[in-house]
Amino acid sequence: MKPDLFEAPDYYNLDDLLTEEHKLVRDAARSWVKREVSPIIEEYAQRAEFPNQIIKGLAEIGAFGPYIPETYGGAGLDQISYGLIMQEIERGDSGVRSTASVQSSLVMYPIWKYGSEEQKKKFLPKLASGEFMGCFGLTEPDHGSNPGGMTTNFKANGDHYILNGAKMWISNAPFADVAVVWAKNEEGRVHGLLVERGMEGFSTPETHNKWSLRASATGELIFDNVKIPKENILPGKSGLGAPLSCLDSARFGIAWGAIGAAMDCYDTALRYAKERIQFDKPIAATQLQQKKLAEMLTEITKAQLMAWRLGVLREEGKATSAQISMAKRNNVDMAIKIAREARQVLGGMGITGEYSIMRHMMNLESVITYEGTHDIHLLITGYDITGHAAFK
Ligand code: TGC
Ligand code: FAD
Repeated sequence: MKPDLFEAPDYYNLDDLLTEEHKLVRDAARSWVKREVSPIIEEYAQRAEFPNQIIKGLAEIGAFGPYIPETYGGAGLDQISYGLIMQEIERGDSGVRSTASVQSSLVMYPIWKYGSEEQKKKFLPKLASGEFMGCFGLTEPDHGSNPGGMTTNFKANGDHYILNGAKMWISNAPFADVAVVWAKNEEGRVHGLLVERGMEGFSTPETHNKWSLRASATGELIFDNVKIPKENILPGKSGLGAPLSCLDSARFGIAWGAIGAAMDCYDTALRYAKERIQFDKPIAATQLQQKKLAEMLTEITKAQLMAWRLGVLREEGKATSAQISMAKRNNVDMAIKIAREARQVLGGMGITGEYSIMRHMMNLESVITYEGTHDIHLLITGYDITGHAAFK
């Protein structure tokens, strides 16, 4: 793979809106990605393997629980810092960002928000340092966009619960030490349970043959009469709103992360267009390639503004779920379109692993589907503006 010469586009001087702390956090994550992710990621993606050795570094840049308070081992940062970290990591690879998103927003967040004090003390510091890795089980083979239909269930039995069912498409599942699993009780009410590796009847087979997110480990969660101690239920919230509120946090991170992938594709295409000579001049001097590059930068700039404003609203506690949906949908769609255009700027070279673009493009096919599909986010906006839920 080519050396990482990435320079971030900032056409509207958005750095002026960031604090010194934001810039420090962002720059630390950027240098770490250049040093530890870029040189190895293509090889791991080609081999369809998660690079375990980066876990420690992810913890050190604050990617595990950026906004979780320091008393629980988190980085105690604000929402824009969280977004910037996700942007920088996804600039390297969406699969690596997935690992960080799941650990932070889908495992640490529910334990912090809905867990007991004992659960917080037991799990959060170890998750923040990367000593423990976590995963989040909501999707099932027959319930993806409609998680409310889930059939995974548990019933009380003395001092423990008995859990049965299966989850599918679970990021980090093959190596997770703890799974936050959403299941229905005997009354059909959704609860979160902490399922730990080693519990009898719990297995996590890996999902193979993915053309996308190849450097991220995906798997199933299978529960065959698993005995869960009663203290492993999340006591703070029940109902579908509990897992969906975790998705708000992860979707916010993805709205920023997708900008990273788009910036990397744009920067690669711009550099290539200036160097590649055809018909005795750089292809960057042709109107058709300039149209592609100018439109890419325009879309990136719009997405940056949207993400920044959403970060401010979220920090103020004012961002709605529907606003987060709009940003996730728009920014991932923007990134996937830019990846496709950027690939063409590189001609044949664009399909090789010498450059990051094709890997980003394939990764984004997962990002546009998980955490709510492109269609579902449109329907969430439709519901918000009309009051009619067309997904039902
Ligand atoms: P609905 O009846 O609308 O809502 C049920 C309850 O939930 C509340 N609610 C929310 N609460 C917090 N945040 C949100 N975003 C919320 N959306 C809804 C709602 O107020 C209600 O509360 P209550 O108290 O009245 O009961 O639910 P529905 O079943 O009709 O479904 C709505 C729909 C379709 C929008 C929702 O199910 C949905 O978002 N579906 C998409 C599923 C999804 O995103 N799955 C993601 C799985 S995790 C994943 O993909 C991780 S990938 C990670 C990585 O690798 O990076
Ligand atoms: P379906 O829900 O079957 O949708 C199929 C198609 O139908 C889509 O185009 C969808 O938009 C459309 N559709 C569905 N309902 C409607 C409707 N009402 N109106 C119009 N169109 C509709 N899940 C987890 O719980 N944890 C994870 O860590 C996790 N990681 C993932 C990692 C990867 C790599 C992938 C690919 C997925 C992951 N997921 C995870 C699952 C992901 O959230 C689901 O794939 C996603 O929610 C869509 O569900 P589905 O694949 O079952 O598609």
